[in-house]
Amino acid sequence: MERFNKQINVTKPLTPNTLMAADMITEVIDSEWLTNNGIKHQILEQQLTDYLDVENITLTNNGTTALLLGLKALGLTGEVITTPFTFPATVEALDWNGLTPVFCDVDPVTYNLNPDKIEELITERTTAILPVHVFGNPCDVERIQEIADRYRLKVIYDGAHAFGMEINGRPSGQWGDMTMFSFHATKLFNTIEGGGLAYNDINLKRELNLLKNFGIEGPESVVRSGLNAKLNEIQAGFGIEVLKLVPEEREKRYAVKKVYDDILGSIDGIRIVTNREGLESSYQYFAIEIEESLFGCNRDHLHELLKDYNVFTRKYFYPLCSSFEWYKSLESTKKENLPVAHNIVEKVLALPFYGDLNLEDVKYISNIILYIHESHFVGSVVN
Ligand code: T4K
Repeated sequence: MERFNKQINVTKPLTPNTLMAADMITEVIDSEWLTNNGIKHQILEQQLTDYLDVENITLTNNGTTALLLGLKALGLTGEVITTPFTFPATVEALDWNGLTPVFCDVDPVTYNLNPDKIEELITERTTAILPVHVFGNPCDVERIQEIADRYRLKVIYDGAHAFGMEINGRPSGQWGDMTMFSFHATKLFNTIEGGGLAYNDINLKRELNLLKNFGIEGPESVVRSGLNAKLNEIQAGFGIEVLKLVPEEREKRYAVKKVYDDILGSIDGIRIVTNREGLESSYQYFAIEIEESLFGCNRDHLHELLKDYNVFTRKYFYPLCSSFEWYKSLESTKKENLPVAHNIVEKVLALPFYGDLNLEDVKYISNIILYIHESHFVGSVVN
């Protein structure tokens, strides 16, 4: 099979029409108000509150600062139970708050925190649970909440991949005490860099607004040790334009997923991890799991072979966060405590997934994977 004549990446940012973007930038420059809770920031905050159907949103300059501030605003101390299968930012936000991560194994189907494993990790020092809706697969929110209520723990979701997703009939941002969203360029909805926190308790609004603006209450009053985590006007304006495109983008991604499902769903040794029937996710990623004995080669080999066709997949989220050098002394990082996470992290592959991906190209990528599978069994040379 021939290689693509252009590089196909795992994702491509959703961007506004360039003329619209130029008009927006001109408007911001002419307004002479470039950041610090400007008008576009206020409009986007309200639009996202409505779109995500949540009580409150606080915007930030990226998802990581949102999580940093969220953990701080909740006043957490000691240990926080979280997942090893996530992007480094999740646990880095704990570190920067002086909190100790306690790694809990994941569910083999959703790859999310396994609620059956949480309780045994709770100690006197535990103050919260930090689950991640990884790849936009919804966590078992009801069971997590039930455990949190029983032990009086806070729940703060890393919803970096969970934009616009519903869980058990409720918007993702309504679950737990808080949900962090990432609006990075690679996300379904983006402000180039950006993020936000959704929460039900209005009292947190003042706290978060202080924390994201150096703790400044007024011209002569600083009442918290805060950060600069403000979203500027050009990025907020960019977000206002991108938000208009999100419904169509989701439809296009649905069509891409259907093509992948049809072809990859019947290949031995491939399990589709995201957007499965009965497990509606956010259409942020399309991930598959490779079982070497049935597929014919392992995930790493497939990842390499696809590069020869100009298809650049990603081994999200390899390595596990529990494997980071600086956590070595923690009991919860031991391999025997995280058998499922250690197994899946060797098998998962995120495939190119974005609305602009031509359906013929999706078919072709799927057929390359089918060809690689078949070649390994008939013994022909693939590379
Ligand atoms: N929690 C979770 C679970 C997360 O996944 C993330 C971020 C966070 C927290 C933190 O949120 P933020 O602070 O980032 O808001 C990317 C993103 O930078 C990161 O936001 C994201 N998760 C992560 C999963 O993906 P990399 O290191 O994979 O990015 P990079 O530069 O390799 O780009 C990925 C692909 O996107 C490439 O194939 C090229 C393409 N791309 C990228 C950019 C930036 C484009 O086509 N255009 C672009 O402008 O981390």
